[in-house]
Amino acid sequence: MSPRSKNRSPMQVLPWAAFIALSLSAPPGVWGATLRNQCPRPPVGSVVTEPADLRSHNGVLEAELRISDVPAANGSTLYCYTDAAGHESPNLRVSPGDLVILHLENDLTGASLTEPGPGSAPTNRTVGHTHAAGSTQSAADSCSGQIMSPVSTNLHFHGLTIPPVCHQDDVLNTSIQPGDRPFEYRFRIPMNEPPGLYWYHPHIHGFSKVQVLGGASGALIVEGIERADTALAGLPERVFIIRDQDLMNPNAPPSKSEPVVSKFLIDRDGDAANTGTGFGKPAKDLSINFVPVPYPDYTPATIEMRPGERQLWRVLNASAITYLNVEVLFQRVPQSLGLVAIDGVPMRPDQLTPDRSSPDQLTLDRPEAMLADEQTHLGIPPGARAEFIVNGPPQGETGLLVTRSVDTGPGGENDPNRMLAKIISSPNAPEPQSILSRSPQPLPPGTDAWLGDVPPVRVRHLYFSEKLADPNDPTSAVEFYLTVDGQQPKMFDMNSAVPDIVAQQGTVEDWIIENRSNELHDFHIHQLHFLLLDYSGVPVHENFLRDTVNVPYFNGHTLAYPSVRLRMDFRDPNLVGTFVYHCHILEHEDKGMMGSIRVDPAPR
Ligand SMILES: [Cu+2]
Repeated sequence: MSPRSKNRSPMQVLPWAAFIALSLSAPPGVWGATLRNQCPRPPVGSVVTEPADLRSHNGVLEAELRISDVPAANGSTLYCYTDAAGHESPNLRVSPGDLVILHLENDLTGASLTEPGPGSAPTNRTVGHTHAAGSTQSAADSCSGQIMSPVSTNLHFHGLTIPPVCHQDDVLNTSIQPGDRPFEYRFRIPMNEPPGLYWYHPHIHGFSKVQVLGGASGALIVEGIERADTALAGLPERVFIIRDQDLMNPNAPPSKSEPVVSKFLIDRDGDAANTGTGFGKPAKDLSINFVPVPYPDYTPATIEMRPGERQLWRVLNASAITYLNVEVLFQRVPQSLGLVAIDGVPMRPDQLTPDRSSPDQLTLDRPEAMLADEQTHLGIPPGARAEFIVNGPPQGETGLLVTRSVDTGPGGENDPNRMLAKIISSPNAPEPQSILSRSPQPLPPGTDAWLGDVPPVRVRHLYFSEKLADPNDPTSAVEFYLTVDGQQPKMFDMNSAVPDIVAQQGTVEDWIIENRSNELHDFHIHQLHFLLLDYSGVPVHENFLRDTVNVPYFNGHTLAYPSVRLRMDFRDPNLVGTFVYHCHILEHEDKGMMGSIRVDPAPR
C-alpha cells in the first residue's frame, strides 16, 4: 500500500552552505527575479481582519496557492501563500466528503536566506533565484523527494486523517522546487472527519521552521461544528491565527513598565532563553492574523465586536516555536472561555464520567497542559488549536486578549506575558464574515467506539532527549532526538527506508512519551488523533482528542522523567502507509526530533 520505495536512491538534503554556493554561482540572468508578491503585512495596532474564505462548491474546493518569499526589514524572510485573487493565507472551508484540489506553485527565491546558526544575527545576504538545485522537474520527480533545499516546499494538512501519499498528505517524499509546474494536491475530506479547525503549512525537513516562522500557514476549517453542538447554531465565528516571527526590535531594552529581569541569556538555539519570570525579551514576536505585536511595547492589535455579542473564536497557534496561554480580560478580570473543541475535535459531553461535569481539574490548574472548561486561560502549544466562546465586552468597555507566560523549562525559549489584541465593543462593529448555520442537522453519533474504551494491543515507550554534538564542547551544536526506547538515539534520517515503528491498521496502541530534556517538547503525529490518558503519571479524563500535546520538561529533581500516556488511534483505513511523528517546535523537528511510522493494512 505504501508508495514509499524501499530502495529509492538517497535523498539530497542540501546543506545551507552548498545552497548558498550554488546560488552565488547562478548565471546572471536569474538574479533579481521580479518579486511578484511583497507579502504585505498590516501595520502594528491595526484592526484584525479575517483571512478570505475559500468555500467548496458542489462538493469541490479547487484553488491555486502560490508560495513566495521576500526579505523583511529585520533581515528575516517573509513567506506567504497567495490565492489567484491575491488573498494571503486564505481559509480553506470544506465539508466532510468534499474533494479538495489545490494547485501549489513554488515561487520561492531564497532571497535573504542565510546560513542559520546558534546566536548568529541574520544578515541581509541576497542570494537570488536559483534553479541550480534542479529545475522544472516533473510532477513525478516532486514525489521522489530527491531534493530538499531551503527553496523546496510542500504542504502538510495538520490534523486531517487522509492518506499519507504524494498528492495527498505526504511529507517524506513530496518536494516541489521553484520553477516546477504547479503541483496538484487532490484529496477527499473523510466523511467522519470531526468538524473544526485544522491547518496547512510547509513541511520540508530541515527547513520547516524558516518557512513557518516567515508566515507560511493558513487555516483549514471542516464545517459543521454547530452540528456537533447545536447550542452554537447561528453564532458568528472568527478565525485568529497567531504566528511568531523574528523580533522587529531585537536590540530594544524591555519596556520600563516591566519588572527588571536580571537574567538575560541566549539559549542554544540562539533565541532569548526562558527567564522563568514571565517577563523579559521574548524569543520571538507574535502576530495575530499578521498584525504584529512587537516587543518591547506589545502594542495590541484591535478586535472589534458588538457589545455582549457571543462569538465562536477559532484560535490556531501557527507559531514555529512559541507556546501560547491565551486569556481574555475585561477590566483586568479574566473571563470564562467556553471551550468547544481542541485540535479540530469537539468536546464529547457523553464521555464525561457521571461525577464529572467538566473536563479534568488536574490539567485545569496547569496552563502548560492546555485544558479548560469554565477555565479562563487555555494553553495552546505550537500546532494546536482551541475553539471557544467569547462574549463581547459591555458597551463602552474594552477587553484584552493576552497570552500569559509559559514556563518552557531551563533549556527553553522565553515566552513572556504579553498583549495580543484589545477588544473594542461597538454597536457599529462590522458583521463577522462567517456565521454558523442557524438550523443545523445534529451530527449522527459516531459508529466507532470511544477511543478511551478500546483496549490497546500494546504499549510503546518513546522519549525526547537532546545531546551536544561534541559532549566536550558546550558550544557545539545540539542534536535533538525522539527515540523508541531500546533503539539507538539518532537524528531523523530522511534517507532511511526503515520505519522506527510499525503498527497495524485497525488497532489502537498506548504510547508513553517521556521528556528527558530540560525544556518542553510538543509531540505531534500526522494523520491521526489520540486521547491523552495520563499527564506526568496522573490519569486525566479528557472528553476530546488531540493531535498535538505538550510533554512537561525534566527539572532534574524527580525520580522519574515526566511523561504523557497517549492512546493512539490506528483504526482508520486512510492512515495505511508511512508518515511521521515529531516535536512541533519546528527548530527541534528540523534538527532531528522526528521519527517515522509505517501502518500496515489489517490482515484479511
Ligand atoms: Cu521540541
